[in-house]
Amino acid sequence: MISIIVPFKEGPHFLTDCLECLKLQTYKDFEVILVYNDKEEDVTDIVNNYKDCLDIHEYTCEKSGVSAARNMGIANSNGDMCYFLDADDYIFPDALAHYAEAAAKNDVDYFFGQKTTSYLSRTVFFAINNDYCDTEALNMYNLKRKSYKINFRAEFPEGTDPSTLSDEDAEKYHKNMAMGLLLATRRSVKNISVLHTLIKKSVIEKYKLTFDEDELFFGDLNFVTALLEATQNCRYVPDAYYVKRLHNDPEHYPALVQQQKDEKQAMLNAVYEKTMKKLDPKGDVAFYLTDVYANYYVYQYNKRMRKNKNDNYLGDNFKEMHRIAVTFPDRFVKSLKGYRKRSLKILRKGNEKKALHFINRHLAVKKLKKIINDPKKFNTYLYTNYFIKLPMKNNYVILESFRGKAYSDSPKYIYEYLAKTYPGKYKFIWVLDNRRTKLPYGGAKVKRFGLRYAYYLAVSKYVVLNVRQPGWFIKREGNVFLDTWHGTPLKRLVFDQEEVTSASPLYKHQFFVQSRLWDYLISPNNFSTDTFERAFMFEREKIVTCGYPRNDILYTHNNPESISSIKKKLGIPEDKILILYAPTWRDDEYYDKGKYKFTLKLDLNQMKEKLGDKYAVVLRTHYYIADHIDTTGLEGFVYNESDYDDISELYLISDILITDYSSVFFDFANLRRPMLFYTYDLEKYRDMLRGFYLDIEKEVPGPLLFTTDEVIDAIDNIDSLTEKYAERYDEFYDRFCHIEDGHASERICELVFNGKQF
Ligand code: C2G
Repeated sequence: MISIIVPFKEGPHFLTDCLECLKLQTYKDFEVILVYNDKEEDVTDIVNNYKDCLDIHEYTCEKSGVSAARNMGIANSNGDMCYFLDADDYIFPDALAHYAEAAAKNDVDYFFGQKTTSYLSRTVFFAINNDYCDTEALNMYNLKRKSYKINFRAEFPEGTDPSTLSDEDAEKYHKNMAMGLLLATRRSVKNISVLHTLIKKSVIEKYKLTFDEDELFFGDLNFVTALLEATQNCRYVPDAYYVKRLHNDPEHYPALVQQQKDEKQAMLNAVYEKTMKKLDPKGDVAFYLTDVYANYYVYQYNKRMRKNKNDNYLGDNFKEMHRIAVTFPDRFVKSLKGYRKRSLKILRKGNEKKALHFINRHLAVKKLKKIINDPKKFNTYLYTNYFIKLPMKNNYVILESFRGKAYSDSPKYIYEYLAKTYPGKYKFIWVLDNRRTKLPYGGAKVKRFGLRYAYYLAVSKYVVLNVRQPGWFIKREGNVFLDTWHGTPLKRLVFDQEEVTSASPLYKHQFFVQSRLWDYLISPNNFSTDTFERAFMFEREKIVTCGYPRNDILYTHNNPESISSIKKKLGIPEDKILILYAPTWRDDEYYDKGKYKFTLKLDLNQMKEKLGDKYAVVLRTHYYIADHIDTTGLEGFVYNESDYDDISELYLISDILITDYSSVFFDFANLRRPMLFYTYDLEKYRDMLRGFYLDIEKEVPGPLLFTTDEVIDAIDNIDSLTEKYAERYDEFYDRFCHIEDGHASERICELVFNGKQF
């Protein structure tokens, strides 16, 4: 029997995923030793839920730290093998089966296999990867099937199949893999871990293997190196994946590696020294442990010395690193070459000044190479080092909508209000990809990340954006930052999002840091105010619940003349009933960052056939969509306005809206015109990709439709549907459009630019 040792500290959602993955194991002969240590949440209900199907034994460890918890787990295990799994990770359904099969065939001391990393929960990981991991899906999400390349000793090239080797070579192969996978291929000493290792309990007892309880961090080092030193009678098991979950919310649930503690550096040094003392200084284990420890200095520590001048990485800690480096085994020192050799030589001499000089020069050359080859980086460099020091221009307002993609959204209406109301008072700078865009009240146009952009972003007092600013933006004293955001949320946002399926795992943290620089955040209604406060962890006092400037036009221009003039401008016939189809993007369908695919599921040919006489369709894909929808043959029925700047004008001319999960319906509701929801992938979108704030089935003011036939039918019966949804529409309007009255731009501008409360 296998004893699975799972220490738990925090994160009930992690634990649920972990127990679920154990429940789904195809191999069943195991017990779960769940050890609570420094437990922060009550998980009784979760664990009880799994007691029917899993043999769970719970223990509470009084001593802090994962090491003590694991030791307690071993001590209380009843199996003849121990397997280490952390409560925030999960394994593939057949992982234990692969190990058990290997164990049945080979009487060896331990088994190990590949780990991969992901920031996705188990359900989403497997849903997105079609229940297993095909390589394409993994690549798409940057989830590498092999998270660590085994380049330890070139004797066996990658992909070697040990069954094709002689017995002697196969033995060597597994030993090499153990040294490589468990120790040497780690880029940093901090990543050495016992996870996903299945070890005979008799081996743990025979060699008295324990985790170092005195160390809150890096407790695995002692265990793994002692195991490797004691025995390399082991097997590498391919296809037994372990998913190490990256924490996407370090603000709430930092992983051990994400915890920033000043003493961590000293702890690492102490653990390395202590571990080395137990190893044969001439042996392979000492050699490769030193190798990864040295890597840590060369590739991480060294850089931090520069970034964090005067702190943690200089002075005593540097001296400590130097003292340890002097003791590096001779065999290791002799093996050094190139950059690592130069860097470590300075450390071994103990000259902090020289070490700083060395890293400064190295990084400066690296940066210079980047700057020379990349104009964007060159401009950013000028921004940070030069433009930001120029005097601030108190009347400059820089505006950007959807990262420069359009002259639109709330920034457009803020600009128009200010320019109209205070002619000549402000100089406006619009960030626009399309330089031919006409600005009705004039102003400079700059390309995002261009030289002039870098300059204006640095000197403008006012910054008005509807998404986030670049990570390198520096908030200057006197800067006024207004973020308008871009929609009442249906889809869960940032900290309310358990999964971040489309962005970097650091998304939540980055969002947190970037949004701290906003002085004002516009909210269109009380619901959004509550949501932004929670989901952005944002100060309520800075949220201005004033309605959306972009919706003013829906009140001020909702008249036949304005509608007719927009239609004329777009060449859309005035005698047709217009249906606007404006779907959102799908997190899991993309080519590249910010470039999403869109497959049109609505059969426009069928719609033309059935509705062509009376209706026309305005097609509008989300600004993230890179695909251009082919509408050949649909001329006169479909008008593709995906590139048109301002969707608010499209709302104004449309009689019916079809959308899915896009926030567009909250805005369109201001017109009180009928809307339909073409939600062909509802379950996946709601349950896997995003999660919603509203019960879409009960709260949106229109029917959910799943086929083109249903859409056509709904349009044919739009009057009776309007009647059917009238009450719900009223409730919806009162809840989400209660502030809108055509004066939101005035309210926000007077507050931000003139300090007038409304
Ligand atoms: N939009 C558009 N055309 C579409 C869809 C959206 O022009 N076909 C614009 C609308 O102004 C909409 C905004 O982009 O309000 C945001 O689009 P969503 O589909 O809601 O998606 P997203 O960009 O993920 O923003 O709080 C809002 C959320 O952040 C959603």
